Amino acid sequence: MSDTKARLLVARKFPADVMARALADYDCIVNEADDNWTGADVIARAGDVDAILTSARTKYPAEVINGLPANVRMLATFSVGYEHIDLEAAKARGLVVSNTPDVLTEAVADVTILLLLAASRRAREGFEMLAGDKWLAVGGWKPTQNLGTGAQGKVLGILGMGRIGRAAAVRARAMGMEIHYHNRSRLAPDLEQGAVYHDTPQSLLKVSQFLSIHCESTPETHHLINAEGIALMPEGAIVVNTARGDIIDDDALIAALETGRLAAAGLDVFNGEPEIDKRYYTLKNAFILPHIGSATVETRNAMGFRALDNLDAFFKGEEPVDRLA
Ligand code: 8YV
Repeated sequence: MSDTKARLLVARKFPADVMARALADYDCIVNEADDNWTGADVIARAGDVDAILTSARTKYPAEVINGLPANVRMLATFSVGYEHIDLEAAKARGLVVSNTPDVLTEAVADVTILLLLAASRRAREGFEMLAGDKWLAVGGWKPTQNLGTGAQGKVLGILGMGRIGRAAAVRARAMGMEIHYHNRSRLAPDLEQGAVYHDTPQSLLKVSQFLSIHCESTPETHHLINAEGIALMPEGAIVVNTARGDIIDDDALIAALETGRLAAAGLDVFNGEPEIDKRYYTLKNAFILPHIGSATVETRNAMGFRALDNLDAFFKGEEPVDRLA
């Protein structure tokens, strides 16, 4: 780093160790309130900075990118997902963009299994049964109480076999599941590890007793899991989503959960989060979490350090390792 520190707009309060490094290496303007800045909020504060460290909560469509003052030369997002940034607009404006892949793979794969088991073993109903002595009232344990679906020997369909999909597959294989997947392109055998490739999402849905979503949010994957897709799935299948909410059509999923066409869903991400479809609040076979896939101390620190590594490289005149634009 040069003697004069670059100026950085820090759009959230990131974990303490990340903030300490940012404050040591950059002249920072920090979002002390840690609220969700809009694009306009960022533009209003970016008049004097060289770069922005953002979360995925702020959206950067073309009008925001083009509204950023010319002094802003880099945008580093504290996320692997980058659907909140218009990369074409960034390229056209000469704004360098980076993300934080790799470092959250294992944490998100862990939450995938948490959701898969919680949904299939009816953890929400079990948990709620204990409150207010309801379990006591029904006489406690029964041979047929709260029976779920076993994972052993079942087909897990993985939609999007990138880093996180493959890490989820490793865990599911250890549980005795048979892995099938769809991906834009077929993986090499060393990455496939015996998983069965399907060249269309529809072909995968037909065999998926469990389905775990790991693809990116793009116009092509928007509402990919809709009424037609669900109709292809085996009766009583289970859907898990740790990727992005908009890949699922909530109306279709909720209808299938209400009728039992799908046995359960485990969801960490939602359309329009944090203002999610309120029907999920009371749907007993939906096990829901507030987007905690990457929420471990180790992972959030690693994400912050990775974002700062990219910024450091840029200001040293090097290529940021995770450059997207
Ligand atoms: C983050 C994520 O929690 O990295 C991603 O793409 O979805 C999560 O790990 C969130 O996006 C924070 O910016």
